[in-house]
Amino acid sequence: MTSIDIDILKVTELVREAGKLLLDRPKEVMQKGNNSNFVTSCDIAVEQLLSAKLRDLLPGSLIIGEESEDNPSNGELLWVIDPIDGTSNFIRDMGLSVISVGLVKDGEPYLGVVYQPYRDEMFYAKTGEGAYLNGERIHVSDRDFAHSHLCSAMSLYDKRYAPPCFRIIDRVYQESDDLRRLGTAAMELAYMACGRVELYFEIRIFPWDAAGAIPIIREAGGIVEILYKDKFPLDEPFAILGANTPENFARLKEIVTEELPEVPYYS
Ligand code: LIP
Repeated sequence: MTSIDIDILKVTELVREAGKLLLDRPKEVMQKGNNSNFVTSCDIAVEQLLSAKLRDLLPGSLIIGEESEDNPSNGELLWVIDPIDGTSNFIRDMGLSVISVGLVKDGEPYLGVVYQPYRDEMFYAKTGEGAYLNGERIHVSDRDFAHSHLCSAMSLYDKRYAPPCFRIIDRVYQESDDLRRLGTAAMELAYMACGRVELYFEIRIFPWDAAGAIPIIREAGGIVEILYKDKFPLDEPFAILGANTPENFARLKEIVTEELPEVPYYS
């Protein structure tokens, strides 16, 4: 992948500025889809702020945002924004939400920033230049499967697909150390990059949940794959898995593909 001339620290500055909105702003909550799906006035404010400033930073780039009306998917350079990943945690004042920004270049996540404002933790990576947390290089852990923690979810926004998730979680749980469900995919994926968790599986997430964290995991030495897809999907949900080591990834993939020989909602 050819590199592009963009200072990732400028992206982190913008994301940190947007992070102040999560800490300060009053929360007006609106229902979005099913019972579990919400958007707040803060999601919209963060996305508006980032969309405008990221476009200025990289002239000619396009935006895909979780709360956007129109989602272009055919640009050469696309910012993929989740203004608040962990909206339900945000509404419930759990202090477990992040802003995620990915830059997709020629169809693949190229640069990523995931910011947890409550702990002031800025995760970031640009392809070929390493992964960082608050300026320090990060790396996945070397724990084996038996000592791993899995992060996962159960298709929150379409619960028809929950049963295979529970089967996969049960099987991984029997062989590993423990399980976490933190309610924000982007943060859980960033936690894998810095060695806090080792395994990740989610049956149905959206491009904005993962675009920021994928380059961070890869640059931190981890493995992440979109199940049964060759390219990063920009306009549809997908199943994703990831792990710290090739051995752990292989075992997780074995369990996932046995329980999920196909993804039921893929067309
Ligand atoms: C969601 C997370 C949830 C995860 C979903 C999605 P949202 O993000 O809260 O934990 O399972 O795939 O990432 O809707 O809060 O931005």
